[in-house]
Formats: sequence, C-alpha cells, structure tokens
Amino acid sequence: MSYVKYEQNGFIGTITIDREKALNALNSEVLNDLEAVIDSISIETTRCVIITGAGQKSFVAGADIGEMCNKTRAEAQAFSARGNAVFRKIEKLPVPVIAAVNGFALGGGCELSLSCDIRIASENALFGQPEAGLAIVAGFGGTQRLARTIGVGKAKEMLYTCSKVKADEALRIGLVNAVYPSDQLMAECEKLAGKIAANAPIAVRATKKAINLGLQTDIETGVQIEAEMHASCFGTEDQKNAMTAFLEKRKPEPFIN
Ligand code: CO8
Repeated sequence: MSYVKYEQNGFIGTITIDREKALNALNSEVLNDLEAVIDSISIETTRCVIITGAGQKSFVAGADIGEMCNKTRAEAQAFSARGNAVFRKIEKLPVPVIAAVNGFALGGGCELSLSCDIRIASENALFGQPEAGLAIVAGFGGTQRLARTIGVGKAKEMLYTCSKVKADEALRIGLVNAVYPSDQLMAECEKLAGKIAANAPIAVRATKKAINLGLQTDIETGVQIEAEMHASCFGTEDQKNAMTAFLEKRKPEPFIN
C-alpha cells in the first residue's frame, strides 16, 4: 500500500498525499512513497503536475510529530535531509508543479507547497510554520523558501510567531496565486495546468529552469542563463511551428516535445 497516489490525465499528472487519518502528515514512509512517485513521472508525456492532499480538510499537516518526537540530533538531521532531498526533486522536476492546497498546510506541509512552482488554495486553507512552538527550527526548507517567496519580513513574522495565515491573507501576501471554494479547487488547478500544458513544453521547461537557476545567482549570471535557455529553443520543431504559424496568421499545430 502506498501513501501517495498518482493519476495521469492527458499531459497532467496529479499526486495525492493519502494519509488522511493523520491529516496527510509526512512520515518516512510517505516521503519514500512521494519520492517513488516523483521518480516515476515521465517528462516525455507529462507537462504539468498537481500535488494535493487526500480529503477535504488537509493538504499536509506537517512532518509527523510522533515520528520526530524521540529523534536524536543525528536522526533529526537525517530526517531533515531526507525531506529536503525529496522536496528538491519536486522543485527540480523539469515541468511546473502546482500545489492544490486543500486545507492545513502547516510546517512540512507549507514547506511542501513552497517547493512547488505555484500555490492555489481552497477557501479553508490554513498556512503556518508552527515549528518554533514545537521548539525546533523548520527543517524542510521553510526558512529558505518562505523568505524567497513572500519576502524576508513576512517570512520572519510567520516563523517567529507561528501565527496561522488564512487563505485570503495568503493571497494578499503572495503566498498563493488564487483562492477558490473547496469544491472548485481541483477543477481550477486542472484548468491552470491545462493552460501550461497547451504551451510548448520545451519552452516551459526552459523557463522554469531559467527562473529557478537565476534566483540563486546574480543578475549578470541570471541573464546569461536566460539567454542560454532562450537560444536552446531555436531550431526545435515547436519553435518553427509556432513562429511560422504566427507569420501565416494561423494557429500552430499541437506542440510535440
Ligand atoms: N504529525 C502527526 N500526526 C498528526 C499531525 C502531525 N503533524 N497533524 C495531525 N496529526 C494527527 C493527529 O495526531 C490526529 O491523530 P489521532 O486521530 O490518532 O489522534 C489526527 O491527525 C487528526 O488531528 P487532530 O485531531 O489534531 O485534528 P484537528 O482538526 O483537531 O486539528 C490540526 C488539526 C490543527 C492540524 C492539528 O492536528 C495540529 O496542530 N497538527 C500539528 C500541526 C503541526 O504542528 N505541524 C508542524 C509539524 S513540525 C514540521 O512539520 C517540521 C518539518 C521539518 C521537520 C524536519 C526536522 C527533523
């Protein structure tokens, strides 16, 4: 039995963290299952991935506190490294990943959403980094990605106070791109994924790479990375197809690679 389900619908893959009785909390087994699913995604046939949590109540309520409680310092370090390795795989997946945040996104759950490219929330979503209240530091990238996503001041406030952030506030501070009623969340995420999947995959993948690599460097290096990614699209069938179609005032043929 796996705690992580995967469904493919056309070019869109949906990952569901399915440990509902523990509000989809991440223990070692869930992390292993999540990694196995991510490793199995075919970039040839997948143009966008959605990650969500099973049920109506929770995206992911954090790392498993029961598993963490009696860890030694070395074990905690290994657990943090394990989570970080899996989340980096998500972040580095060549195709865009959308977090469909359908409820609690606390601690490791908020961090999981931050490793995705885009966060879309349901009205009942609740974000937070409760670690300081549990007498630990966030361990799955929260101190790094939250500050990069919503800015240092707001990230520090969330991490120092452990205050929860509701969906409307998450939208206001740029933690999520949009908020929908719960029963519309997946349809809206699929719509967004469909828009991404309709564009040339080679260009979308190169765009993701340019943004993510560029964010880690200075602007001079960043624009060089962009120039390289830009150039890499030329000569591809999709580029010829799209630009010729524009010049001939018609729609391009469906993109292929
Ligand atoms: N870990 C383990 N079990 C959990 C977790 C969790 N994070 N969250 C919920 N559960 C379990 C509960 O124990 C409960 O189980 P049971 O039915 O067996 O008692 C079940 O899920 C349902 O939960 P509640 O009854 O508490 O449901 P409520 O609706 O009353 O409350 C809350 C929901 C508010 C989400 C509440 O469950 C809660 O506060 N959960 C903990 C949230 C939290 O603090 N998350 C952060 C954890 S720390 C973290 O993520 C650090 C990441 C990096 C770690 C790396 C370092 C080694």
